[in-house]
Amino acid sequence: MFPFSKTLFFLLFYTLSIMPPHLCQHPLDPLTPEEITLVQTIVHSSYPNSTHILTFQYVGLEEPPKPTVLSWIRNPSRKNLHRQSFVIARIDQTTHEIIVDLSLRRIISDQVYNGYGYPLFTFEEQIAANQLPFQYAPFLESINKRGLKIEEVVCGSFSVGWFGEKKRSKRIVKVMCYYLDGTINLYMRPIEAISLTVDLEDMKIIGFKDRLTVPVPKADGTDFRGSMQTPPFGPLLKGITVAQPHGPSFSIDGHKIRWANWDFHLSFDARAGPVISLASIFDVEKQKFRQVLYKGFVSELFVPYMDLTEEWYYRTFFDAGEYGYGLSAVPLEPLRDCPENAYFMDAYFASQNGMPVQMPNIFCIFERFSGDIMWRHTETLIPGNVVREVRPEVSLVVRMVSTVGNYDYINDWEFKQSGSIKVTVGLTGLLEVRGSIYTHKDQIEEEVFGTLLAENTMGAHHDHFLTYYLDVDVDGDANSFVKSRMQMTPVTDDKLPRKSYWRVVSETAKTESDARIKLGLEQADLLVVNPNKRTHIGNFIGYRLIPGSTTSPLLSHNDYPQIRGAFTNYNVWVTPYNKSEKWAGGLYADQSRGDNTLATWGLRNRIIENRDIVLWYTVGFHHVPCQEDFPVMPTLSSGFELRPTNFFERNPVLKFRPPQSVQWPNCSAYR
Ligand SMILES: *[C@@H]1O[C@H](CO)[C@@H](O)[C@H](O)[C@H]1NC(C)=O
Ligand SMILES: *[C@@H]1O[C@H](CO)[C@@H](O)[C@H](O)[C@H]1NC(C)=O
Ligand SMILES: *[C@@H]1O[C@H](CO)[C@@H](O)[C@H](O)[C@H]1NC(C)=O
Ligand SMILES: [Cu+2]
Repeated sequence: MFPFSKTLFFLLFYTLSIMPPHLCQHPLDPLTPEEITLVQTIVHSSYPNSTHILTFQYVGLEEPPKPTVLSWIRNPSRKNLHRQSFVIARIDQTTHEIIVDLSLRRIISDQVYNGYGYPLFTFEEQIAANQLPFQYAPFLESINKRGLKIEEVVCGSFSVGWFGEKKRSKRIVKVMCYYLDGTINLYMRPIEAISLTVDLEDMKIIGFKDRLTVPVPKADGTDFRGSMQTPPFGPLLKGITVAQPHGPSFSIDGHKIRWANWDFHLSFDARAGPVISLASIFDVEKQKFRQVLYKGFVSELFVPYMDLTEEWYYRTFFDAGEYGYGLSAVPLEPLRDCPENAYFMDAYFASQNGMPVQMPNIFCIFERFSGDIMWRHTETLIPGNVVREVRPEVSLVVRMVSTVGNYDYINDWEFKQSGSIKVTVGLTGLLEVRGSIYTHKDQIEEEVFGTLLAENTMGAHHDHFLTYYLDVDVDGDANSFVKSRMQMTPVTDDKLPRKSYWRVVSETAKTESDARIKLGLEQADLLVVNPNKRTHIGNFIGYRLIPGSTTSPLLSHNDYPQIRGAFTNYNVWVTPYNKSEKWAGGLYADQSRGDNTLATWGLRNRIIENRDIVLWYTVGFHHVPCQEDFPVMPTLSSGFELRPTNFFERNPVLKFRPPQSVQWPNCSAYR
């Protein structure tokens, strides 16, 4: 949930490297470092830092309107569109929404936001908050009282949520501290029962409480570094690699990626991380590209913990809206995070003072060949003629890893030649654990809100809900959402041998309320169709959402975290496209009150039939920690697939040939 030294690592070790400006800038390209600097200069010229206290909480691209982008795409030879930036700044303790036109070199809109909720935290204010306890006498005394060494203490900042307070709170965070002393895995060594509250504007401690003494779990067995492990070791595999001696089959032009039959744009946003835009697929029969997805990204990531104790109850994080899913991205390690054949891409964000900061190797793009089969058949019925046809699966993966404090989220967007877009999120990294008096399960007779993972180490129950924004444009932007239920139908005709069968009952959603779906209750195909286009034989052209997770929240609807996170009440929502409805948990997630979320927009119950619609899908995990998650958790994955459904006239990869064979010098797979 919070960055420690990673922040410093970006800020100190990656100085800005100026790249040559793109000759032909795509309207959806992320802001370049030069543009970020220009934003800073323009905002400072209106709010000189000699007379104003100004911090940049978010700086991103203000996209041109969708029709403008689409017409630019159709006629890209036209001159570049105006580049604009959307800025959320805190200026003299108020939140401003500023739109800077970089082409006109001036602010074109500047509005003060007076509603509930606050913008993303900056790295710098978290670092400053994390340092405060070290100058705070009562805290030093608490550390001393526990017999701990202050130089082994590390602290992190936690968002505080909202619990029904009527009065608006200031921008505050809770600071929690951890202990190293013999391990690098500080998350397994919480210094429990100390609460520190920090006012981020005044940057000072405004609350302190030391409740009781719970032991700090021991360091033994917590370190996850390979160099710190002692025998016995696990099995050692023989070398394994992926080789593309003739280079990759994709091409990258700025942020545009072409591979096999796919064409899309990949951008970076500090809040959302990877943003896939304008994904279209080449139809070999029609000899043209056809639209699939105008935009897709992680809109919010809601992580409520189920521990009611004083130092834990408020832990109900909105990782994208509070910490920045993109800001929390970490450099990918070649050959470990991504295979040999990966291409790496950098990203930039604006620091608190508006300066561009380079984040190296934030995305990797690679072709995946993992031995899977794209399609096959062996025909054995024909006497004397066994026919076998197999096509190996090769797909293209775009990866980013976001390390939001303790957790690592591996985000994959995988494009398949068959037309599927498969989205996966892998959870790994470290649990948030509570220090505990218990050393054995048999001692526990009270509610402990978790699983005992090691002596004095309680892994707290929690959820992860990732809500994806999917502006699907199936062969054009006017689409409808169709729920095709598979309905058991009794057979009453005695003359028939069967008593039942299932049939498909399709319902087109007219308004938003028709398309709110809790998965797992009924069997249905969820389709986005283009009601204006049909295949030759008359089926509506469509794409299907294949959910990989049907998890839904268990908190009561009147519980404050769930009021804020009400966009998870349904796994699926469909809204009419609206440029300003991007963030499922609201534009201001920190201390939000749930008054401007996907759940409230939908109350208008707008028409969604034959409209430009956005599909929202939530991938959820209820996480009951287990001992295997200690001291570092093996990846747990889930996701979903968008799969063509009567989009093509027939199997689109029927005529796709297997990749060229690779000649290895003097070696053979069979020995
Ligand atoms: C004011 O902003 C400029 C950049 O526009 C920067 O160089 C300078 O250090 C800033 N001064 C303070 C006091 O932050
Ligand atoms: C777009 O969404 C915002 C926020 O929900 C709303 O205020 C605005 O009225 C919407 N615009 C249209 C045209 O529906
Ligand atoms: C490969 O095999 C050929 C013939 O067996 C031999 O002449 C050559 O040196 C080998 N090359 C390598 C790299 O081992
Ligand atoms: Cu978890």
